[in-house]
Amino acid sequence: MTAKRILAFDFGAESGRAIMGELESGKLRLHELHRFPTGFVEVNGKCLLNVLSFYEEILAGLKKYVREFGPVLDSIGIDTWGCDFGLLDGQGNLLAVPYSYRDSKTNETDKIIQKKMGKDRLYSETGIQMLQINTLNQLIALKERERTVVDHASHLIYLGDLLHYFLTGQITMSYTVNSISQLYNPVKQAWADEVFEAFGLPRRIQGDMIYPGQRVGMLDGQIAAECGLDPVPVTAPCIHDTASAAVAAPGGGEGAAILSSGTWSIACLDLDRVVVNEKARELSISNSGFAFGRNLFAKNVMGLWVLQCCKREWQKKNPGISYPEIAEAAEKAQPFTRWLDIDDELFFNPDTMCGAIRSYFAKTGQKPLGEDQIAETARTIYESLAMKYRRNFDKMAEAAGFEIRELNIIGGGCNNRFLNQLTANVMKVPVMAGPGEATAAGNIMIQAAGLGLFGSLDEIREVIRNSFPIEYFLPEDVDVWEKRYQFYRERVFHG
Ligand code: LFR
Repeated sequence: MTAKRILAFDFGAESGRAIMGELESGKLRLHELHRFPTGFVEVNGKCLLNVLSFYEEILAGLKKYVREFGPVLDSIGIDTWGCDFGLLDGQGNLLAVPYSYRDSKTNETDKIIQKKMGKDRLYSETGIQMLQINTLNQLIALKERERTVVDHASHLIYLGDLLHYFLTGQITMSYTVNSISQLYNPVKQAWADEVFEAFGLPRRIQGDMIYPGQRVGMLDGQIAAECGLDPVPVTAPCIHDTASAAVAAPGGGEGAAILSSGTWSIACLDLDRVVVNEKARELSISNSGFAFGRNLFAKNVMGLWVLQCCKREWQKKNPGISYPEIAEAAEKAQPFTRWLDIDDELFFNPDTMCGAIRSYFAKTGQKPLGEDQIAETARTIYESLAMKYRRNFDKMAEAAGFEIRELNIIGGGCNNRFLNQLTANVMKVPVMAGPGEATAAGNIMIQAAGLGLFGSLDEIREVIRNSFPIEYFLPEDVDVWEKRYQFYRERVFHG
């Protein structure tokens, strides 16, 4: 086959990237063209998304593509984090600057949910993990605080769809992002009307969904001309980044669990069915829409966010400090001196993460750590992450009747060899790490499927296996880790 060139824009919580994938002779080669910040902007105490700067960065990425590769491009597609959205009026105008899910507006929505619907009923209707970042929580908060915006809204548009809309003029509703909104019923495969009713949300914002691989439209002619591109289609990948990443998990399939490791760590099982049962409800596990009609049974862990925030604070005194240096220092620190429940709400969006960790130690009667004890703090974060992975995977496997024989860690976090090893030790299964660029790769492969190049996940994963180096980590010191895990179960997770 002649080489196909497909451009992915991958929006992660720390940065966004334009990555071109060249598909030729059963191999995928990635070229990073452009990188830009995506963090939220604080205005009048609100955490907002700078969506117009995202649009400008996309144009900058397109121009860089043309400069390097010329005017011919086969497809463009965007993936982003989930949950965040804009609201459009009947003329397609954005009614307000979209919020970031880290904004504190949702702090009290838990109580409203409990009062108006009850968490158990909400879980039965949606099969989604209770998280204050969910689209439902954000809509409830908007309705309470900024009612006119909701009253005037004709369309709910997720971040990735909004960016596609800027590029094509087409208003779409991503199936993969919508599936994790808590507005969708995965068993009925339809909007969760009971949820709209319980919270008084307007049904007119429900749109027709666009599925992975479907065409959004053509890149707007004026944009194409400005960037120097020939006409090019915009194709929906799995717009939800976690689903995009799981597409490119080479070990995915029977017996292989997937951990998408980044700002959030998402524990996933790739299933051919939706699981909404008692055990899934107890641990609050999500049924997250995936590609080729499959379901990602998934659970969010606070992830590397805690470390990312600490790093920003450590950088004030150690400007050059990098993730590899932090991991190296942690590796040399004494093991198991302290513990954290990495999902504690103290860590969601504190003014200072090092301070939040100190508060956690104080509330659990542990000795404090100084701001400069980077190695010890990082070690405790890594150990706590690995413990939480084990705990979630154990429960998820039980709820889904899945036997985990191997774990595939993908995404930027899989470059952390130390954390990979700890995870293998406590999970007691081999860990295969890679690719780090799973999200962009998965985005590109689903666009390629939309162009008719692939017909199944198996075909896609074979190309991924042939294209990226994968590293293996075998469990070590399993008895020591098992003992410590039992401590966590009793003292930290309480079950
Ligand atoms: C990962 C992710 C998760 C989602 C969280 C917030 O980047 O998309 O899947 O739960 O971000 O949207």
